[in-house]
Amino acid sequence: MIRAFDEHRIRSVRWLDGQWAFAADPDDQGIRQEWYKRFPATEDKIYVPGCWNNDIGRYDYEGPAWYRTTFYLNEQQHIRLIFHAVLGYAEVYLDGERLGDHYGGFTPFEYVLADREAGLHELIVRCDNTHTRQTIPLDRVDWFHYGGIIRPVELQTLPDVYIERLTVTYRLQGRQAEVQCSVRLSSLAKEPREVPLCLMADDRPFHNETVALPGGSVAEININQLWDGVRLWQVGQAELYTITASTGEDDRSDRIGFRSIGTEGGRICINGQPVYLQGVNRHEEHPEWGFAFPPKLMKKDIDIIEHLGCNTIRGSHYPMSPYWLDLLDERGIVYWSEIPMWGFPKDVLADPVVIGRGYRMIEELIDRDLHHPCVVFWSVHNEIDTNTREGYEITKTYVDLVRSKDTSRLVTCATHRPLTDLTLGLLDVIGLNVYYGWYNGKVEEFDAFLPKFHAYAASVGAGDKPVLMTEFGGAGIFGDVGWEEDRMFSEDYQAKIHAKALASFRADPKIAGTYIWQFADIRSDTPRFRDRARGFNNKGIVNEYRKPKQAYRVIRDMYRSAIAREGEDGAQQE
Ligand code: ADA
Repeated sequence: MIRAFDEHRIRSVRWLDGQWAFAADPDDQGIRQEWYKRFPATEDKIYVPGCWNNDIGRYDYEGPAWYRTTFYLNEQQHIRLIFHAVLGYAEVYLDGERLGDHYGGFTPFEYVLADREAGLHELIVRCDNTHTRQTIPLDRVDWFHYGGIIRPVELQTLPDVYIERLTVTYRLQGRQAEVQCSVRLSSLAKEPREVPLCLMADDRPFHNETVALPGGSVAEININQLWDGVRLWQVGQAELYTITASTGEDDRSDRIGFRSIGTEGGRICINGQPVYLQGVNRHEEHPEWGFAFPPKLMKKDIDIIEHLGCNTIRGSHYPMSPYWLDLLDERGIVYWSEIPMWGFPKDVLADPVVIGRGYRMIEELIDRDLHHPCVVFWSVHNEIDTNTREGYEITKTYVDLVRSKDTSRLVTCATHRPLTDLTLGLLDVIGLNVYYGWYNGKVEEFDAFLPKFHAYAASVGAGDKPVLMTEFGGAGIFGDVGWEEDRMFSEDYQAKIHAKALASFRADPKIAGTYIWQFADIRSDTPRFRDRARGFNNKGIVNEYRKPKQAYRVIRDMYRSAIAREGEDGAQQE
């Protein structure tokens, strides 16, 4: 299950999840020995979706590995194979034939194969989570380089004419929406075909037509309509519409929400209303599951985060499961989405391989998530050398790409070079990662830093842009409490950093919102980050099993009393 609703009611869908044969290939022999033609006899099995690094004996294995399963077709059929996420680099072989490859661990890729014979089929996947100076993320990154097929593998059977794509965009004026639907129909038949196409919103038809397709062709159908009185998706109060395209023999649904996004007076505005954002950074990671985070626990993460008083979450630092985004859509939570370009130094930012990989990741991310109303920010990177020409160039390329694909949202990035950043003018919103009280100085220094930053932003022509504190905090080892002394790694000191930092940000009218670093403790990369006690980044306000630390309760009180104050102010104005 990768979505919180049915994408297909008519099209037949199977999940190839479960036990697959598995072999790690540390010497990379597989390709040479053509393993894909006959997978080596192995007793080793692995669960898909999953990460191999949560299994005993494979704790830190990084490198190539092979997966094998079989599936049965009871008659000759057209099939669509979707890999929802395979970490790193993936190559796919079906019945000994190489179907293709994909780079980028967190976005889906697929193969449509016409007329596959009845009988048993063998599917082999080689995946490689080796990290280098050309991978995204890089070889050095402050989370763990898990490996594996982390999200479901889906097998669909397709009719001769199938719905390849359904795209819905809109322009909103008050509660009137100018809706543009585009449906791509694709024919796998040799003969011409005619199909009835019906478009529905929440099962109510709003457009019907018959489409004629020559054999083997593709048809793009565009429909524009004005919808009056649409229900608006609001923060904390979600309204969703399920849009379905159906031909009777095939169907495809997705969910949208109507809302407008903008900025005004240094604030983020949703439907024209300024919203102060209170949030956390969340990794989609769990000690037993790695990045193959189970849907049931996603709901629990959101419950805990909502209980904290949040109306926003930053998806640090990579595209998260579509199921997670569906839940955010349903709860009316604002989401910051980003690709795993983390901590890139200047020398790699000019590498065309790196630039191209990041470019494709952004394209795939936007294509996948375009419909989610929760997505408000597209972030193009985190803590790269934005104080250099190389950093500026790549940011410009990526910002232009985002704007060429989607003008309805805000483009941003998170910088750790607040006073020397060259890219601020390129962005709609500025994200700042600053660690007073932890890496630098005392937490009280935020009070002097903030005006300095605003002066710098104004001097580079970016003084009117909303500023979000995208990271701040410190580590607290779960259970290590003292007597409120300023002792690093204690829960007390961690709580103190957050209390003071949040008070400083709230007092600054130019700060539009805050994202605590971070929601839960995560496994880090210990050889490269030697100060990460237990092998974890311990800056979570809950531990890796989601047990609250003192900071959680302090932040909850502050976030919730801010909501209560805003509620009272709102009531008085009415
Ligand atoms: C950075 C980075 C985070 C994390 C954090 C920390 O700002 O963006 O991923 O590594 O620092 O804990 O130091």
